[in-house]
Amino acid sequence: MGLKCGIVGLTNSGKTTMFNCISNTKAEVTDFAYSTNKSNIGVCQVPDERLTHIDSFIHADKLVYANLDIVDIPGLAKGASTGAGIGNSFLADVRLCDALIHVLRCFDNPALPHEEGSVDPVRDIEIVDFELQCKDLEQIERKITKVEKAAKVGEKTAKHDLAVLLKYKEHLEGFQNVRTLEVTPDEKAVVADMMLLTEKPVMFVCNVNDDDAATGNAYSEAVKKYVEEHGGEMLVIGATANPKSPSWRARRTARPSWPTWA
Ligand SMILES: Nc1nc2c(ncn2[C@@H]2O[C@H](COP(=O)(O)OP(=O)(O)OP(=O)(O)O)[C@@H](O)[C@H]2O)c(=O)[nH]1
Ligand SMILES: [Mg+2]
Repeated sequence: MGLKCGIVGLTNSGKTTMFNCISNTKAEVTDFAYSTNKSNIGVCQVPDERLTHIDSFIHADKLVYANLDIVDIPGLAKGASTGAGIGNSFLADVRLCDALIHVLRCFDNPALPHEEGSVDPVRDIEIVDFELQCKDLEQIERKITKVEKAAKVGEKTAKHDLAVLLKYKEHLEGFQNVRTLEVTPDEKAVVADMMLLTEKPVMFVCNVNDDDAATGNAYSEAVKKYVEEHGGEMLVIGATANPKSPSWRARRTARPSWPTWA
């Protein structure tokens, strides 16, 4: 089974624009906030030089690359966990993903005001993380209630599970993502069936203007600093970049392994 990757981020950060770049689908992109109101699903091929190399010897009829399923999730808003924006009901789609791409608005465009009033990708990381943490906390608390009942009737593993769940709860209440909590495989097994959102590996994608695509800009530098301090992976792209422009070619040369730029 192929891997599934969810694209998350605030509204108008360029999620659908990037989704269209890397998948075989052409979903609607507009200047309106929350233009995506249900998840778009696409597939992208993962180029693999090894396959091409093998083919140079055996000349197969057809080369079949590995596929990555991409899910473009509607934009999150500050307060989504309490119903702001279009809420967070679509987070069920995120739950089924193996990894997340968090698209960050790192471009200025006076014609497209940022919902929070200014461009600040580090603040945006914290807004989205907070909403995902709230959702995880909600789930952990629900499970704690269940396990407490089981502990009362003397179920064997309930006491251990409760201690583990309280550890996760404390971590989330400290505004931390589950992926940064140090746990043993045994403790991890207690929450394995919950598919917690902040446990998933994440890559931050700084969406910059075409001219900054090869070099990055002050916004992507701020994200770089954040990633150095907090951990994670990041990538700088210009999702609207014109393939004919010199900066697009520079970026392509710099990152030859990035999946199909259709
Ligand atoms: N200037 C500039 N505009 C961009 C860039 N990326 C996206 N946009 C524009 O931003 C607007 C919103 O892009 P979308 O891809 O629909 O944003 P989204 O994150 O999917 O938005 P929602 O679906 O509402 O969450 C469109 O007008 C895009 O053309 C970029 O790198 N530079
Ligand atoms: Mg969209």
